Amino acid sequence: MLPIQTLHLKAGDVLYSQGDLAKDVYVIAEGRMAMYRDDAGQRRIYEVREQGGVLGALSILTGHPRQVGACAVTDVTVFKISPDQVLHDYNQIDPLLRECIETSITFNQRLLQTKQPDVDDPEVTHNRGENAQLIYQKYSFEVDLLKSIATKDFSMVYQPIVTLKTADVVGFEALMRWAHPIRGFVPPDIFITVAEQMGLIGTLTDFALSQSCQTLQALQGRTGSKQRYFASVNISGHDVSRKGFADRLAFILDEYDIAPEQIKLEVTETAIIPNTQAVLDNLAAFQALGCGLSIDDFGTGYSNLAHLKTLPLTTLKIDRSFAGDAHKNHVSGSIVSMLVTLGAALNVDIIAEGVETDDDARTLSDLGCNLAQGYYFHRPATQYDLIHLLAPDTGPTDHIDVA
Ligand code: G
Ligand code: G
Ligand code: MN
Repeated sequence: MLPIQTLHLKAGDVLYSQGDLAKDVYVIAEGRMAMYRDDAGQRRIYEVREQGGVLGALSILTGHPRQVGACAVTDVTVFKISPDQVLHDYNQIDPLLRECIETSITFNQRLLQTKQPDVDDPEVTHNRGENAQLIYQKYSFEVDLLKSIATKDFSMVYQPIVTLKTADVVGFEALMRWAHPIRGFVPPDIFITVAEQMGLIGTLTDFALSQSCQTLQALQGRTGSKQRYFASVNISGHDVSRKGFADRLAFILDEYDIAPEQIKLEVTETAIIPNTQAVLDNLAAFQALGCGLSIDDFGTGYSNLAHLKTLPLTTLKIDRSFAGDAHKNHVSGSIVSMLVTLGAALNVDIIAEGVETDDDARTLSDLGCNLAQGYYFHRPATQYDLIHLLAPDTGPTDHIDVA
């Protein structure tokens, strides 16, 4: 956000006049402002606005000159907000809501002009079509997402996590894939955000957990008690504040007979920042169950260390922007060292993400990091391929119900 300027006006001062080109939006911090029009030598006051009132937004949104002027009734202080800031925020909102606002603005302007509508006048016939396109795109995406949940177009892949020294696999991160028959592969960053907005993330998270537990169970059936892998499952901030999520998790673990220690819930720092009761309850419940809690992309967010200390953490995942850079950039190397030290102090595991080369792996290991994942070791694999990788001599896997 840009710095906000403060302006002081004396009673009677004009902030802007009718016909001026719009430069800024104002919010009244103190005092009263009148919105007026001078028509045929007559001043007509339309409205008086008080503390908290917004002035001048309309012309910023429409791009038209000011329809009315604004003058101070008392001594006034206003905050001045740049149009860039307003338009940036405005363009972020739901296109349907934006269309509603623009329709009401046009309607109100017409009332103000008391112009008789002419059905053939393109100025009057308000339909620019841009928002219609956006609205259509947004809703067709949402409809496709809903349909794909029903038609099971979602699946999971699993990227092995290894010890850096020996490259032995100790667990894997579960990553969701959406293969839509027409859209093709849609990146998870995109569909996860939309699913969150639609309130469907819980369904997808349950799916990720069930599939990951089923994969652990299938592996266990093949490797017996020789090796216990863990699954790191990405969950969203919405899950962390969802009531009943911990019960659902316990139910899924029970269904597949998976020990809670074998599941790490992977969250970003921002997901666990809100100190609401629902978040605290869920975090306590994860800990009571015995599941791990892993912070994803560590080092790129807030990294509020005082807060971190109070969380039931078991793992920090070093963001791939550091891991992939540590061998050639001493700042990234120092950050990795610092995170390794922090991990030891907090008594949590450190996993380096995005290890792509031999050099990356060696540097991270030299810096004291024990665990890693990345294309250098393994790419994300289907359940079938993962089982072949980890339990190659245990017979065919064809009958496994791959998602
Ligand atoms: O491989 P990849 O492009 O899948 O992952 C991109 C991002 O999407 C990552 O930040 C990852 O955390 C997120 N992501 C992948 N799978 C899931 C999932 O099952 N649930 C959630 N909430 N996020 C996921
Ligand atoms: O944010 P999160 O850590 O959940 O994201 C994991 C993402 O990183 C997935 O998109 C996964 O496919 C990707 N990924 C895994 N290994 C590597 C790697 O070595 N290099 C790069 N660039 N991406 C990787
Ligand atoms: Mn992740």
